[in-house]
Amino acid sequence: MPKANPTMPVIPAKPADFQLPAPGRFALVIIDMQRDFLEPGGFGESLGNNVHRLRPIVPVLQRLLVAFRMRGFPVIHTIEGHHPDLTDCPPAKLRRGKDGSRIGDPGPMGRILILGEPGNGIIPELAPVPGELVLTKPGKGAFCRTDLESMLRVQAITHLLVGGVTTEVCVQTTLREANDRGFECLLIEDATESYFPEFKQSTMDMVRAQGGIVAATAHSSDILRSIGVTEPSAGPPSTANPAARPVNATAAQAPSSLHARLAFPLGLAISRNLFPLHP
Ligand code: C5J
Repeated sequence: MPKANPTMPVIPAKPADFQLPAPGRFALVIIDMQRDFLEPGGFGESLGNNVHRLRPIVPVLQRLLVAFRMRGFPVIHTIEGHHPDLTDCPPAKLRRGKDGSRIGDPGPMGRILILGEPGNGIIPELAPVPGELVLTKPGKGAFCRTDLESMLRVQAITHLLVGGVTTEVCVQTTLREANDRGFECLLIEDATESYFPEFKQSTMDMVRAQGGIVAATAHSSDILRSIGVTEPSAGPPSTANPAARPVNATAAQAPSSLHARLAFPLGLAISRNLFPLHP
């Protein structure tokens, strides 16, 4: 049972309310909100999915991002992608998909699921700003062959509020990895989506069953209210926002003074973990 912290808010959640730790000890984690998953011609569509199903969570994540930035709370973005030579892509993953639209094949947004390609970047609406961690990962889970755990430990971050896509794949895998490493996890119900509504529902049910065996779940409005940000003032950023540019894994970012206090030391992390079994 996590310790109560009378100075910090408690977020109404299922199966039990979620006690926030001190500011700086919890982070918003946005999983894989990339063009590859949300736009036609990317990895998601190459696997036969209707990518438009994921769109409704974009304004929800925008509101959360605005709120976390206003409060100066840490934000982490992840990107699923592989190096151009595919040495970090296990053969089993590479084989999936159809001839001509597999990982590394050319598509309308560049090579599919390859770091640095236009289609691999985070959608402009959720573009990271300087000081936010952008973590590239070769797997579904954000802890697999990345430095995420040590980065969190260095920052003494203990609680993760997680959204993004897709609920039952990269989001759920990351939650389970985080839970096994002792992080307290909250899945944001309306900030995550799947190509399959029934899989999203099953994931919600699975993670919060048995007393929250993997995570608790909460609605974004309860999170915003708990951190003292009312929804209307936390609207999406205007398109004039200079931060609203697509960001991909090759875009270097320098921490700004605004975010320097809670900025991750590396700002942008690119994991280069060769897959030893690749031919
Ligand atoms: C998938 C992800 N679905 N981000 N990736 O392959 O969930």
